[in-house]
Order: sequence, then structure tokens, then C-alpha cells
Amino acid sequence: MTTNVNLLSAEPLGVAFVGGGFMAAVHSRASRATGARFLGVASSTVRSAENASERLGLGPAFASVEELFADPAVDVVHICTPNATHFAFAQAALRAGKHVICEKPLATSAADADELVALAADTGLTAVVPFAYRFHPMVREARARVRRGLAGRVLSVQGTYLQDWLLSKDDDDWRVDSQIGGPSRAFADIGSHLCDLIEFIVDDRMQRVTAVNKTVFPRRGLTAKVATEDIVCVLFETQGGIVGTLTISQVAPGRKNRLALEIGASIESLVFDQENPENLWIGRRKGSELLVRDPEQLDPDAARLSVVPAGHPQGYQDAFNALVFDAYSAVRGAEPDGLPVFADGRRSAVLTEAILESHRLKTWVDVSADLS
Ligand code: SOE
Repeated sequence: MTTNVNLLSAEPLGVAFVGGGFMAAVHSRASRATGARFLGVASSTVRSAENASERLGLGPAFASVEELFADPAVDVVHICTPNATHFAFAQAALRAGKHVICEKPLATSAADADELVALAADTGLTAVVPFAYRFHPMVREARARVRRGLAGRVLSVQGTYLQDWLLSKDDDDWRVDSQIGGPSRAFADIGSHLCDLIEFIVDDRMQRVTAVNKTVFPRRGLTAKVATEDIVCVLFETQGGIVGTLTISQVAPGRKNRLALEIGASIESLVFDQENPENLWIGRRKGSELLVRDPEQLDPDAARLSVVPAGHPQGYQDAFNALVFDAYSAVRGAEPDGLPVFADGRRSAVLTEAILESHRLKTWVDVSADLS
């Protein structure tokens, strides 16, 4: 593992952004922290690119996304656009020789995600999907405890990812519309993070899944016919025999972004809640403890991601900063442990299709073909 590539002393990378919404703001703050050179932004119209450029300080507005991809000074492209556009933009960026950080879901079908993985491998370019929750120090601590055997053998997982921003029938967003957001909403948007995090921590893969999905509002706001799900309940079993349940909802009152998991192993239970990311509850038959982030008490992988001393809270943006830092280090030739790449985005697309199929056919879906 090489992680000590010194980004700050190297020639700054030239970066550009496609899209100018909430996620572009998060990406750009993380990119700025590395000292990257901002070369501009493209969006659906020149006017919205200009607007994003002014609001976020991204550099000049490109007249088109093609012009952005053709700029030889651009080393890395951040794709932060609605889901249905990710495939074509990521493909064009790789073909133009750019390193890519593409928002999730990487693609709206597993077949498209396959193509992108193959293209990334052919070009040898760095191709990252920002499963940023992997970059919380206490997530790394949980992973290290499983890896080092401190937690014992993992037996069960209980995961939830709950939000309430789509609670009312008047709430609407492009993610609701399957033409723009893709065939799955709650699972592809947030369930994907949850599954990625579980597989990352327990170092095992779901082998079969069964799901029940619910669309609470058949029409919302401007969307006349809602074909995407508000709630998903999943039962799964991993290749290594871990069993688990997941509840994913975007209509859970009072829950803003509650990704929470409980890993039940034979010696320890490990509980992480991304709304309180400085803590990891470690349950033991005797002597349970609430471990509070303190680099001096953490595994080296978790301590590496602790950017401020204990007692100075870190959060979501810090995790994102760490992801972008590691992605740029990979562009420089490092191999940072735990960097989520296009293969992880593809994995998520495979699970998304399995969840939709399981709900449709009211049956278990075997995803073991994806494990070889
Ligand atoms: C909206 O549901 C959203 O912003 C997701 O798209 C993000 O991936 C998640 O981190 C927070 O919620």
C-alpha cells in the first residue's frame, strides 16, 4: 500500500466539473483542499454552468461538455450530474484520456457498468465512484477490528438508511423520475451506500438477496407516474454465511441521513451511525464501550484518516475530502487501500438489479455469479 504521495508538493492536477448542484459543491470543496487547479465547469446549459461557476468558484463555464473533455489541461473530471447521464459522460471522459470521479449510481444498468469497468481497465486511468462513507475513521476502525480478528467471526448485520426529504406527496426531485434517476431510487441512491459499507467492513459479499419494495405515493409533485421505490426491505446472506436485514427509506419522519449499522460478531458488536460519526459502540458480553475517535487509540488505517486531534469533530465533508485526496493520489500512481473504484460501482448496479428482480418475482435472487 502506498499512500504517502505528496499531493501538495506535486504539480497541481487540472480538474473540471460536469454538473453544478449539491454534489458538485461537495466535490469541489474536497478538490480545493488538495490545491488542484480549477479549469471550469460544464452543465446542461451554458447559463447553468455560469451560475455554478459563480456560486462555487469552479473556473470558467465551458460551452459544452465536449469542449471540457477536449481540454488537454484537464487531468481529472468530476461527474456530478443526474444518474441517467453518468454512463455516457464517464465513457466520453475515459475515451478522452481523463481520470474520472463519477457520482453514484455509476450506471443505471449492470451492463452499462460492465462496459465502464472494462473501459477503465483498458485505458489504465483512475476511475472512482465516491462511496465516501468508507472514509470515516470509525468505519475503518470497525473494518480493522473485523480484519484483525478482535471482533470475532461476523454472524449478522442489521443496517438502516433512512431519510425524510421525500416524506410528503408534494416532495419531488429528478431522482423520482426513472427516466432521469434510473429504475431504482431509494436503493440505488442510498441503499447502494449501505451495501457498499457493509461489504467493505465485513470483507464479504452478499450471495443472495430477497426484497420487498414500496412506492408510497404513485404520483408526486410534477411526476405523474412514480415508478421508483420509497422504501426497500432486504434480507440477505453472504458468501461466508453472514445473514442480515436492511431497511432503506426516503419517507422516514425526522431521519435526515441516518445510515446506521450493527455488525454482530462472535466477540463484539460494532455499531456505527453516520450522523454521529465520531463514535463506534463496541458491545461485549462484559465491558461494552463507546469508543470516541482519538487517533492515538485507533488502528493505523483509521488514525490515517483522522485529520484533526481528538475532541475536534470530523464529519461528512472530511470523509469526502479524504476520498478525493486518495483518488488524486491514485492518479499520481499510489494504491490507497479502500479506494472505491468503478468495479465497486458495478457491484452496486448488480445488487440494484437483483433487488428490483427479487421484488418483481417475489423470490430470492442469487448473485453468486458476480462473486468469481
Ligand atoms: C440524496 O438522497 C443524497 O444526497 C444521496 O444522493 C447521497 O449519496 C447521500 O450521501 C445523501 O443523500
